[in-house]
Amino acid sequence: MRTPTPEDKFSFGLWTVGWTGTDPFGTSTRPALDPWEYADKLAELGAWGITFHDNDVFPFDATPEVRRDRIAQLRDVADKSGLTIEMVTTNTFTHPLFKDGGLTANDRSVRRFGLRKVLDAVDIAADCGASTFVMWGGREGAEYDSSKDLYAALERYKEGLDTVAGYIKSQGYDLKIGLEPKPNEPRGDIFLPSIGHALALIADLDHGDIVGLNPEVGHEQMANLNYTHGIAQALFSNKLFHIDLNGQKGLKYDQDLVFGHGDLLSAFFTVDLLVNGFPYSPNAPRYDGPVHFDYKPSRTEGMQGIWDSAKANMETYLMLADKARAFRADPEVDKLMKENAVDQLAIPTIAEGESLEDFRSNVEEFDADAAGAREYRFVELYQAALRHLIG
Ligand code: 3MF
Ligand code: MG
Ligand code: MG
Ligand code: MG
Repeated sequence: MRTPTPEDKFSFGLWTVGWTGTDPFGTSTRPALDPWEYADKLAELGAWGITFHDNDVFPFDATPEVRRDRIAQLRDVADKSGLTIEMVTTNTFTHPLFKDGGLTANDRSVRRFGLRKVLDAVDIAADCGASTFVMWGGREGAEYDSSKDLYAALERYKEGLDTVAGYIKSQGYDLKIGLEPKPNEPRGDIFLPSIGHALALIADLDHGDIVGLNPEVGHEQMANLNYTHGIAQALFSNKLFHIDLNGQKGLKYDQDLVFGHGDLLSAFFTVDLLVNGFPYSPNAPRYDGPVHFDYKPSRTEGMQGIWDSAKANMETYLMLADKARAFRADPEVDKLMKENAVDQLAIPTIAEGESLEDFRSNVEEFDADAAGAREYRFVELYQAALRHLIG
């Protein structure tokens, strides 16, 4: 296994390796370090970037001086160890005040506080030279349908996002917003539950041009959706701004396992899309952003386990990238792709210059029964992928 290099653009949230193991049923199983200690160690392991919530670096009630000092100290360590602070985000979920949401709380005074906190974090992001500002609205939602005017909730979500995006533009910050969909947890139902829901709201924004997505593997899988299909659609809309890679085993609580420790075949095709793009659509958008991991070292692990698991994310990604490249370069795979017309889907159904009238009247020879009898060997093609993966 080769060691990760900055060219791999691996990046980690400070809250990932920094998670001390507190869950709804138990207290911490590991001590908390200062954020720069995690950063230093991540650099040593070959990471290129780090990301954080405002309150991963300074406490909720920190004075302006403490905020400034803590951010300066982190930036200093990042500079010295050659780490890029590529993304910054806001914690609008831990403090009890956010129990009914930040941007969509029924209580207007909470919304005014929440929006100011987000704008403050935007300034931090710009100061740190981040390129993405993620917004995960974990508390934007409800347990009870009677508790929300759902139309107003979406209006307030739009108001909040447009305010943040408008502010970024007015300041001339080189920042894009990445919305992070999630179906549930911590709320019973979270607004913007999937990539598709988020894309739809972005299309309704006034400043949607700088708003895109930060989809997380586990979040889509918690909604029983296909992550690779989801990021493909985000790419289709030129909206894949950032990614949260991790592992999830089906429909359960948000597991945040190491990337590949959930659905491995799905992870293989995710990496295939990230490194190979859409092979038969050469002009399609490609993702070239950070390879960001949002996982948690399991509660059973000690300090060694933190670093074992951080390395495991990168190792898995690199192994899958090698295998995905070999898969696409395999002549047998290429033959199967072509025999099964995978390459043909890129050809427009109506020819260029062909009028709708011509299309409907110049009906070519077509044997419906023969088309119905045609066999595809999609199973063999998938098995070829499996051979590359574990053969
Ligand atoms: C929760 C998450 C979040 C987001 C983060 C923004 C705490 O399930 O995934 O992590 O990723 O808030 O990036
Ligand atoms: Mg998550
Ligand atoms: Mg998760
Ligand atoms: Mg996430």
